[in-house]
Amino acid sequence: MNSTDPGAAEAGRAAYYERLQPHHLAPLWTRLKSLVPLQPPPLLAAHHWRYGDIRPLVLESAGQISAKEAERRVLILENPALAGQSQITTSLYAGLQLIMPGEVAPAHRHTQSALRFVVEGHGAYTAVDGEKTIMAPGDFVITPSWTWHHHGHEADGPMVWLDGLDIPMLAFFNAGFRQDHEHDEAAITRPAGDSLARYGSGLMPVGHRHGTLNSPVFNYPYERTREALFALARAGAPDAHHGHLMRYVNPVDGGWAMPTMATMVRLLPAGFATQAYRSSDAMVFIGVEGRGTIALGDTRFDLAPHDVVVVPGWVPYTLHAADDWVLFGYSDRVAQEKLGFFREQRL
Ligand code: GTQ
Repeated sequence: MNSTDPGAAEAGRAAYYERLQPHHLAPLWTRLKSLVPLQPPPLLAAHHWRYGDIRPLVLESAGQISAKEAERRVLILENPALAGQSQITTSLYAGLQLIMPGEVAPAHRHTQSALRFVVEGHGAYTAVDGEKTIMAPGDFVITPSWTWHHHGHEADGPMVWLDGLDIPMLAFFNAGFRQDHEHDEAAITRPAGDSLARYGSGLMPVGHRHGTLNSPVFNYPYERTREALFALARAGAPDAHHGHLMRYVNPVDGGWAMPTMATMVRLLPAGFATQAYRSSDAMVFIGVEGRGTIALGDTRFDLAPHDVVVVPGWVPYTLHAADDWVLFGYSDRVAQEKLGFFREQRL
């Protein structure tokens, strides 16, 4: 059917495409370049949530609903380019969870994994798989897939933490399962601090056999993290693109602490500015202490402690520390690495 009239050829194709539709067929050649793009298209917005602006709204939620009724009293941080989709990136979720003294967020489990990064308050605990851990600001806490967990608060004042979950990733696979516990609080079977003593002190029980998908350490206390970061800064120069960047590690196999979410923390000494860097994982950052700037193109985000910023993947960014600046971050890098397509570029 080699028509020499381009108009007739076009009409012939259009008619052909229409005849494909009832058979649920589609021509690849009209879509190939968007299906297999030269580089990731800009699906995400870069965005800055100032904790000072949103904190009153987070605290106000306590007057709107109890932790028990809400099950999890959380304000979701939605990427402005993905409004209504409960996503901060195409693969990850973020939210700020509030618990008040005397409350319990009831026990459940789900196939989605969660990380907690503690923002403010003291004395609240999370219980994971039979062990409680009291949380303090800057602590990084893991809730592995399909482990029973509940949260409670037996001290004073509001407690807020950042929740990071792989909810969109599980939704992509359509592999989400949940189960509610018959009691608000799941049984506590081990003393607080047990995991850290067994696995988080450079020691491990001899003969220990453990699946290595998640670290057996489920609270990485900020006290220790901070000590390590500042010791590194005293010992040598920061990496030109990253500063003193560390990842949370699974002590069993040396891999990332969690299978779907990569978690990292860095210290940038006061005045230090990084060279531009980009990677194929979108990053969620939260300021821990000190102030600094994240710059992407013409956009500059001046971060105060507890501010959250999302940086889309493959967009070059620089970091500039005003003070000694500690920054926590998480992304889907670990999943991209395992699946073999993670990319990064130092510019
Ligand atoms: O703490 O279990 O932000 O199940 C979203 C879903 C927190 C949790 C969230 C959850 C949780």
